[in-house]
Amino acid sequence: MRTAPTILHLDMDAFFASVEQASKPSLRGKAVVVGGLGPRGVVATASYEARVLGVHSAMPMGQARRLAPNAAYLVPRFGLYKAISDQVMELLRALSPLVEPLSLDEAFVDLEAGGVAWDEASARLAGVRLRADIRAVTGLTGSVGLAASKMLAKIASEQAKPDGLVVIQPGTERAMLAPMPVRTLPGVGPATGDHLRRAGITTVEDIVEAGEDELVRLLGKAHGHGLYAMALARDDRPVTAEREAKSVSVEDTYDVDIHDRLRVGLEVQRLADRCVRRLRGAGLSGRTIVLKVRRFDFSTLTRSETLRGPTDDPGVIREAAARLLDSVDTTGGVRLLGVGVTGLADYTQEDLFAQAAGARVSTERAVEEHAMAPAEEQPVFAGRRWPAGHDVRHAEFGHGWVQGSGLGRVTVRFETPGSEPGRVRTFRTDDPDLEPADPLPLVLPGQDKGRGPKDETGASRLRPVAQYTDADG
Ligand code: TTP
Ligand code: MG
Ligand code: MG
Repeated sequence: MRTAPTILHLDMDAFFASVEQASKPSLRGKAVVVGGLGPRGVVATASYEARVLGVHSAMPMGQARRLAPNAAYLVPRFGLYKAISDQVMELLRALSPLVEPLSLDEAFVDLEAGGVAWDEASARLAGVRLRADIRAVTGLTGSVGLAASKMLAKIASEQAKPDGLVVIQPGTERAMLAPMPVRTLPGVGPATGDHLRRAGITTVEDIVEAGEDELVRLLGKAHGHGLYAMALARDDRPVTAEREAKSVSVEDTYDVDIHDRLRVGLEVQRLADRCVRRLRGAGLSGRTIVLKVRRFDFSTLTRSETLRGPTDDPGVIREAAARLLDSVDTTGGVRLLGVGVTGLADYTQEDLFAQAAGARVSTERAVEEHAMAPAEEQPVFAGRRWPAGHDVRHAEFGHGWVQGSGLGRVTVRFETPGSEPGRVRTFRTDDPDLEPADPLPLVLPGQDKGRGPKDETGASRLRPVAQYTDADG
């Protein structure tokens, strides 16, 4: 492990909700909940003002409404969040070629590889500057953790939240980790946490005391071994730059359909080996093995199997491909075969034990899917939807956002990121003067910290940014 805290972890604060607050001056300092507003909707995130009331990510929306009846409830605008995320990631890439994004609002950066930090002082300075730059460019706050390993940098940024920076000095890691709950360690989700708790292990110190053999007995070889190392603060995982390819695959089309089942099996093995060579050549490993079969009648099917953890082992991938082939009827002949590996993301982000139990569903993904669905549940009038929180433009009153709609009316608050909190007006949902609009940039060029002088000329001077399109439609 390195001896200086030069691995940086950034995570934006209450990301979706903060973007909404930056975009809507009347919501700053207020409880804001972003998520699916339909009957099955769940909270994607809540502003810190709403968290005080007990609202948090993945909570059913009905429960959130009971806890925070006066909060603003908004439908997510993924296009806007992606555009802001791109701005943040660009700032990170200016620091180092080794930037590893984990989600829209989160990434590791190897500051040493970028030559911007080599000791504690230079690392801290880079972190302070980064936070200021993010603020200037996006108007938002992000929290930064600095440590000698990925695991500790992530723990540090969690401690820094919200709007802070924490450096973990090399040498102090083990004492710091000891009293922390096991859930602090990467790879320990709810399922592994419960499993360990039933064995009487609740803190990191308990893991160390239980010993490696006991951990392996409880969690299996790979996971137990890895977790024990993490508990001792041993984490040598490198920061790996964003992977270009989300999957690696190879396929062959045959001049003459293959009928012989044995021959089909051999071809699949050959393709599996070729796929592994590509995978290894790119320095990757993956968790999901995919088999593609196009039959004599051009019907194409894919079968996939997700493993417990990522692999680049030819034996494992060959076996998985063979198992997949078992489930495919090839009697009429085969004209194309393919083998691929996907799921190349950093597996340490997930709960390995839950995966093993076959229960793996990324929370984030689940929430996004739920959050997307309710757009259709929004009131539709004259073919137009007015989802809460989305931007609109009125011929006379300018740019605003939908505060609510129903019973043939839509309430709009007229304000822009750079304006004072605006006024509310109500229209008929089929008002010809009202139309959906693109989000506006949160920070105007040359305007610092997202809060410049009042814009006297109003919204018309703010140029919409073309790539801010919403993904719900
Ligand atoms: P997080 O970084 O986990 O949370 P956050 O940025 O809202 O708050 P914090 O200050 O604690 O970091 O997630 C980033 C965004 O991902 C979040 O704003 C909304 C989305 N998200 C979901 O849609 N569903 C979820 O379950 C979680 C955890 C996040
Ligand atoms: Mg965040
Ligand atoms: Mg995050």
